[in-house]
Amino acid sequence: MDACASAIEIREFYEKHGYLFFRDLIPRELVLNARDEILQKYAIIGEVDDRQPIRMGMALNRSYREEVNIRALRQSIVSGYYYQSVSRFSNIQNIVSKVLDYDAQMLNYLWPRMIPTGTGTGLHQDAPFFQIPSDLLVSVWTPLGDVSPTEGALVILEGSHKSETLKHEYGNKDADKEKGFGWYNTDLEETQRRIGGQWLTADFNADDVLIFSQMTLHGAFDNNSAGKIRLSSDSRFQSTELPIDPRWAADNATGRSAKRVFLPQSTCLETISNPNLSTEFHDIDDFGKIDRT
Ligand SMILES: O=C(O)CCC(=O)C(=O)O
Repeated sequence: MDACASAIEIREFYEKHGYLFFRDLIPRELVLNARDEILQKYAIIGEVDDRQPIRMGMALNRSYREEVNIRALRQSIVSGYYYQSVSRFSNIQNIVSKVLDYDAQMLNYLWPRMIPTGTGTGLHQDAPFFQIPSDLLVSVWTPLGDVSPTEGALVILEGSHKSETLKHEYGNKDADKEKGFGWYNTDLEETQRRIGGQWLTADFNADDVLIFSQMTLHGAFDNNSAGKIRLSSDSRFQSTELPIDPRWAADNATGRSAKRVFLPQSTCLETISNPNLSTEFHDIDDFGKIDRT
């Protein structure tokens, strides 16, 4: 899609397909600076190899995260100058404003994702996690580096935002009220047979942006690279007309729980495929240390 398209064209495409995809939307060097900034912090906890250019994002099979305050680490990552500049880049906000037909504002809470080899993200819609009317909230996926399908690119099921089956089985649920709420499915073919539509992905570049609706089914391929971390970011935007939920809006917004920190692990220390989000969220104690009790 062309970033200069009119608001009507943008909205029509989004409403029909459930997503928008833009090439060259953010200056590539800005995105790569954000990549370096985040990877440096992962090098501090031993998970990224800084004996070679940090930008390569090569994982080390070690981690000191059990020893540090990961609440403070996360805060340092999400408040980084370049990461904030990418997330708040005006082109994104302008397009989302066209989608929503109102001025858009980004939720302060951000989801930087360091995905190690062997891990992906199961298929899900975002709506159950927010409980904000799905036409007033938009998800944005930004690769922080080039990401091919083999390296864990995002996949979306075109048109799935209109599926009544999906809404009934997943999208209309409240993740906080359902016990053990997880992915909708992890099998692309089975899901496609059930819901219909076309799976879409791309060779993403470090200046691309994918925007999609709360009801669009999506996930990410396993990272099958030879040790390269897949780095990307999820952000969300809503209309400025809508009161903002403090869990997502405050400067130190904590997301769904102050006792759980979203800080995906960039090294695959166990052979797991992240079935219950255990590599993404950590329970913490008062001092920000991982609480395993
Ligand atoms: O990057 C991923 O692995 C998943 C991203 C996602 O689920 C989202 O942006 O909502």
